[in-house]
Amino acid sequence: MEPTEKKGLSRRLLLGATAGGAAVAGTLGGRLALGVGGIGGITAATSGAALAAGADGSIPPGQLDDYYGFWSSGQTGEMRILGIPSMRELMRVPVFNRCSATGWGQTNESIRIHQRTMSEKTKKQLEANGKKIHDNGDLHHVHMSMTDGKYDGRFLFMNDKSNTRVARVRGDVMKCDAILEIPNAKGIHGMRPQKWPKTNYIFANGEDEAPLNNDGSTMTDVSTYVNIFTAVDAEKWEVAWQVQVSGNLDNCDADYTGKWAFSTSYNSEMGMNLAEMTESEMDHVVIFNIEEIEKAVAAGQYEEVNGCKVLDGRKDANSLFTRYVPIANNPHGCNMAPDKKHLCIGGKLSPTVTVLDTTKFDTLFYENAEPRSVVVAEPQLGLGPLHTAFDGRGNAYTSLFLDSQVVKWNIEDAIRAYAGENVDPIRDKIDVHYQPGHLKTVMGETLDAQNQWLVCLCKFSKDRFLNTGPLKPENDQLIDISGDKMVLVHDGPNFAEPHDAIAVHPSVMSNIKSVWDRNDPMWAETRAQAEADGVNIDEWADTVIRDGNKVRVYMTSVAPSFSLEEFTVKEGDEVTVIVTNLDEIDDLTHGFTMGNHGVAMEVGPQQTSSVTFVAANAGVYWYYCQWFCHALHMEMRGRMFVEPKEA
Ligand code: CUK
Ligand code: CUA
Ligand code: CA
Repeated sequence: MEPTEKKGLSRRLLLGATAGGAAVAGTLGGRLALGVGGIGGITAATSGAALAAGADGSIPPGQLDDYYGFWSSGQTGEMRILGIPSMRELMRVPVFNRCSATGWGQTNESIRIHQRTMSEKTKKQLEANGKKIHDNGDLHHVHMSMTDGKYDGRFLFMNDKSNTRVARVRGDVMKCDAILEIPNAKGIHGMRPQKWPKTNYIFANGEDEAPLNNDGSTMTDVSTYVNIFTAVDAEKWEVAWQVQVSGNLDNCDADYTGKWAFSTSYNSEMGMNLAEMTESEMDHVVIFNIEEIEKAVAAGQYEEVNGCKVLDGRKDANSLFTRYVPIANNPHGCNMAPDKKHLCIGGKLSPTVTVLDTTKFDTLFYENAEPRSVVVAEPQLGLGPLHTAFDGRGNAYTSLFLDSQVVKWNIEDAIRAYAGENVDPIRDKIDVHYQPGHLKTVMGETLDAQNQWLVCLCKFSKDRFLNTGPLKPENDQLIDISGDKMVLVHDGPNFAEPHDAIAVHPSVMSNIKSVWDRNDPMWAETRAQAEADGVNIDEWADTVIRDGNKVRVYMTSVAPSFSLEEFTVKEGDEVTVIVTNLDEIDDLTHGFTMGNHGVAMEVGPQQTSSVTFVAANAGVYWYYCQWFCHALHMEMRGRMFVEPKEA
């Protein structure tokens, strides 16, 4: 591409014109990613709407927030809990990542959860690299389990795009209790729970194309590549079924009848590079017919691949499992409105959001059905529409990545305009800082959607904060949407890289605990080992068991001391330290850190944690409690003596 041509191609032109693949590709790399031009000097919109008292999002010291916010953290691999509207970060819950503070990814309890569903292939791969688990993740989406279209507080679910996994966090203790590596698919991106009648399935999109039998026999024969849509059984935590589709899968959602799930695809072309992936003017949304899929699974009409029941839902198969609705070039967001009817698809390279009427989806399966007949609106909203949120009052809020704006629009008016009436569905626009991705209203993905707050997760913060060097925080902005005009009230800097969040009323979280149950399943296997060793870990324990070159060290902690002040092992021993925190007081967490061994773990009130390591060179090593627990916390320590090998 000629440089002059590049210069002359404005963003509006790029998105408005049906540019050929090569032209788009040439520009995408340098421009689209940042939406170069015009975003520099934008300041917060002063919409003029007066802030109601206390509506600036600030919460006085000692006061609790109105809502829980559950945030994804992208490439950090953890889930975060924030308060809304203060935007205070309350907690980080390690999931796919290794956590220095809590020992997640290092404790035996967490490694067991990681390994439980790991494929033999992955285990071997990891072993060859001297590792037990993948300790990174790319966590884009966090969603809560639902009953009758509303949050039920039982579980939070999340994806790991980088290692093709999904995970579950328990709503009662806010710890991950299950991770699932999904066979056959590659790069789990979009992920949503079934909304109705309850979350029986987690729907998970495989974004990356690969041969179904990915055994190294070909890279060049792209005709063997498939993409896989997976339904995970949310309780049993295993793959329920999978559907092969045409084109890749990006974001997904489910409807409020339990009958449909849907996914956007930006690569209907099955392209292997940018030019190819943006070549077609139209991509599509795949609609999954859950009932028909379940029938076929029950009737045994599937192929078993790597232990999964795989159905063929590709276009050519013309099955009852899927339908394909054409949508303009490279759509992204996929958001079901709480009106139980409308599905909104973000156009990304098209300045439109396409509205589909899900109550018409049955007609797609009629003979000679016109796939676009379910489209009921397609408002032009601005540049780079990605995701859409809802206020439960008929309005939608769409993030405009390239325009660095949020646009508020009315769904019914958009439908009337599409039918030819002269109405403008756009209600308001507000500048955000900068380049928004997901945006969230309070409980906006449920039948309880509220018109109170909108959290807008901006990908760039640029000049909004003191310079932190070349790496800058994201900016999660808080917008008051209670009035006609949107009002920006707060900047919330955040570390890499929240894609998505949900806002949940505390009444949903009524089963959240302050102290662990001694019988929690988290350490059931550790408990079984203790019983086999004749040690009661529910009471004072100070026992060292030698089992060949394996040593198990049992101790308990009561502020400010460990039951064991010292123990002795030999150089090269495989040492497992099991610590039970006998304190029952709220917030009284202890820890266990073994000096110069790279070992540390959290031991919450009434929790048992264990960690295994190899005793290093002979000598004296101090272990200590790293969680400030008492005036004599510094004194909460003891010695491990490592004897020389031949001693
Ligand atoms: S994706 Cu990140 S902005 Cu992974 Cu939900 Cu759209
Ligand atoms: Cu126990 Cu600090
Ligand atoms: Ca495309």
